[in-house]
Amino acid sequence: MKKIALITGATSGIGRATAHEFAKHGIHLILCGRRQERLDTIKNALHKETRVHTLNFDVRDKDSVAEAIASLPKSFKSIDILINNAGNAHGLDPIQKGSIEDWDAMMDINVKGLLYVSKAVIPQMTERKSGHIINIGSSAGKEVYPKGNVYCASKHAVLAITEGMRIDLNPFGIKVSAINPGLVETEFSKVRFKGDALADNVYKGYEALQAQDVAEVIYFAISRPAHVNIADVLMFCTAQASSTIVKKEISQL
Ligand code: NDP
Ligand code: 8X3
Repeated sequence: MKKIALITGATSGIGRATAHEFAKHGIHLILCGRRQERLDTIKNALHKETRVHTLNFDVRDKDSVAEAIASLPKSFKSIDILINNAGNAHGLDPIQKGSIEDWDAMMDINVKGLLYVSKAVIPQMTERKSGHIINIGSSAGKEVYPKGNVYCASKHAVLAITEGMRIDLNPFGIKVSAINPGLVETEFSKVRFKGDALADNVYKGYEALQAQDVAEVIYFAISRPAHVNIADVLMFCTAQASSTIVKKEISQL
C-alpha cells in the first residue's frame, strides 16, 4: 500500500520540492500552508502522479491545526510520514535591537507550530506503532551566528524536540529525524528581510543549495529500510563551511 505523507509549508521552497519528489514515488500527499491558491496549483500539477489532499491553516493557531487534521477524510487519516517543515526567519538584528513581533513569529511558527502539528498527528502513529517524523531544523540549530539569536534559538529548540521525540517514541518503533540545511535559495530570505533589497543578495556570488537538493535528502531518509533511521543530517552547499564562512566570487557581487 502507498504511504501517506503530511508536509507543512508545502506552498514554497523545501516543502513544495518535497511534495514534487514524493509524488514521483507515488506517495500520497497532504499538503499544508496558508496560501490556498498555491496549494491548488500544486495539487493540479501533481494529481496525475498521486492522490493529493490540501489543508489550509496557520500552524500558530492550535485550534485550526487540530480541526484541520481531524477533518482529514478516512483515506488520508493514517499518516505514515510527517514532514514538519513550515517555518521562517523574521529579521536579522542584534538582540538589543530585535523586534518582539519577529521573536514571537519565530517561536510561534518554528517551535510551537511544529509542536501543535505533531500533537495532532502522533496519536495515530503511536496507536499503529509505526511512522516517521522528519523535522526540518537548520545549521542555525547547530551553531549560533551574529544577529541570528532568536532564529538560532528556535532551530536549537527544533533539534532538542527532535531528540526528545526520538527518545519518547522509541517504544513505538517510530522513526524521528532532523534534516538541517545551511543556505537554501528559496523565499526564505524574502520573508526574513520582508521584501527588502537585502534579500536579493543572500544567494549571490556562490551556488547555494536548492530546495530540490534538500527534498532528495528527505526522500532518501524516508526510503531507507525499516531498521534504518537517518537520525540527523547537516547539509551545506560546497561554498559554505559554517554559518559565517561562505566562499563567494567577489566579481559576481
Ligand atoms: P519558504 O519561505 O520558501 O517556505 C516556507 C513555508 O512555510 C511556506 O510554504 C509557508 O507557507 C510556510 N509557513 C510559514 N509560516 C507559516 C505559518 N504561520 N503557518 C503555516 N505555514 C507557514 O522557506 P524554506 O522552504 O526555505 O523553509 C522551509 C523550512 O526550512 C523552514 O523551517 C526554514 O526554517 C528551514 N530552513 C531554511 C533554510 C534556507 O536557507 N532557506 C535553511 C535551513 C532551514 P504559507 O506562507 O503558504 O503559509
Ligand atoms: C537558514 C540558514 O544561515 O540563513 O536556516 O540561518 S541561515
